[in-house]
Amino acid sequence: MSADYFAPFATVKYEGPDSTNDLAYRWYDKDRLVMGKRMEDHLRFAVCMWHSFCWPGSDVFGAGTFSRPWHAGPNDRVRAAQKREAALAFVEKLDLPFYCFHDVDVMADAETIGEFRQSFAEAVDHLEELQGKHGRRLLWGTANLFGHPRYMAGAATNPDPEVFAWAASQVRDALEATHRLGGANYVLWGGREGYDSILNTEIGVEQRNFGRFLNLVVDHKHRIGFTGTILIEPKPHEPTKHQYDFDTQTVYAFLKRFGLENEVKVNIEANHATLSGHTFEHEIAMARALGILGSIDANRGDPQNGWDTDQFPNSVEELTLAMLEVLRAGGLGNGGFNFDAKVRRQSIDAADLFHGHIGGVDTIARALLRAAAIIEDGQLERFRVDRYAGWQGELGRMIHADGTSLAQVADHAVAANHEPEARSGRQEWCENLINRF
Ligand code: XLS
Ligand code: NI
Ligand code: NI
Repeated sequence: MSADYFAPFATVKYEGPDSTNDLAYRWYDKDRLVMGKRMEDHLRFAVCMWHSFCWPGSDVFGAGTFSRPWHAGPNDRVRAAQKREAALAFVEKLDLPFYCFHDVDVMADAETIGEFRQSFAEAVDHLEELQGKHGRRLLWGTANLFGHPRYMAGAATNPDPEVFAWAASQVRDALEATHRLGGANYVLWGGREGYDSILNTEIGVEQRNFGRFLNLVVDHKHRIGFTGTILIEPKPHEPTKHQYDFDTQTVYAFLKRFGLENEVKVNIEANHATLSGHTFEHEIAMARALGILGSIDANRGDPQNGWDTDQFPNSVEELTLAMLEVLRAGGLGNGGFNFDAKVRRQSIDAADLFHGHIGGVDTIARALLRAAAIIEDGQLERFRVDRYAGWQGELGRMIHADGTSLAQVADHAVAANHEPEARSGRQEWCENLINRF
């Protein structure tokens, strides 16, 4: 039985930075108070089903390398159940609060739409039982609208409305399941919502359909009384050349266009941020500025590779900058840090799944401690406030006052008749300060 798969492992505990145990947390001390809040409540870690339990270790050049018991043979009812049991047992062994899934991650393979719904419904019944048994919760659910061949030209942006309708069926069921399982959020990653060639693509039609789909999803959320947050996960490309949900700013413009900016937030993934030519912290800062920061998919890319390598985070320095933005935003609310990350193809042992997650958890926990120390120290925050202090003064208020015209603002400069005083941005001072923590 798959429940035995993790039997040789004890529950992972906090043992402090001097521990010699590879299977212990050195920085993640879930009850430790950081800026008045427990670490567990700041971070709300989740394990994802797809990379850690479904993916067999295959790549475009070769077959799966992992031999987990549920990978031996077709994904039928028995194996899907084993996989679910193993996943929830693993999250409990890590002592992390949450998990995340796509519909197809948790269910047995199915052919017709009727079988698909039946198979998913069975999986959801079992998950409800497993959540109770293992004391774990759902951070978010989602529907896989990109894996099946029917979605090769997109789901909501498919030229064929029959495909749109199939997608609606999957999202209805996945949203209702998320609601029933007490999920904190529901995610929409636009898997193939984009295009490869403009020669066969009508962007205007596809955008309108995409907006319609999201409006229908939000409406359904309210109809069923789901109070979690709907999240869009931006990504600039892969699998399509041009993904419509390019980055946070693009998603915000889309939400505005369809009147959904107060309904939907973003799930920011580190590796997607870097693929779009931004930093991870830029995307979080932008979402904070726009009021749409929802949740985080924690991972990292490879600076030399231009694709979504989904590695576990391991740089405290990089994560500190991201965590500063999360703290400035007042935290993630319903969101959390979901490990949308996979161990490498040669990391074939059960222990490797632990090492990947433990490393990610400790990296993020340590970044949280650093970021909190920087904020509590106050020097950087004071410098940032001082830099913009003019906007609290007379001129700043005049510029924003109702009725102020461009001419009035321009006349201020003419009357003052002097060069604004140049002030250093002190980037190196900022960088040195950060490095002291
Ligand atoms: C793929 C995405 C995906 C979403 C969920 O790049 O990160 O895993 O998080 O559909
Ligand atoms: Ni993701
Ligand atoms: Ni991704």
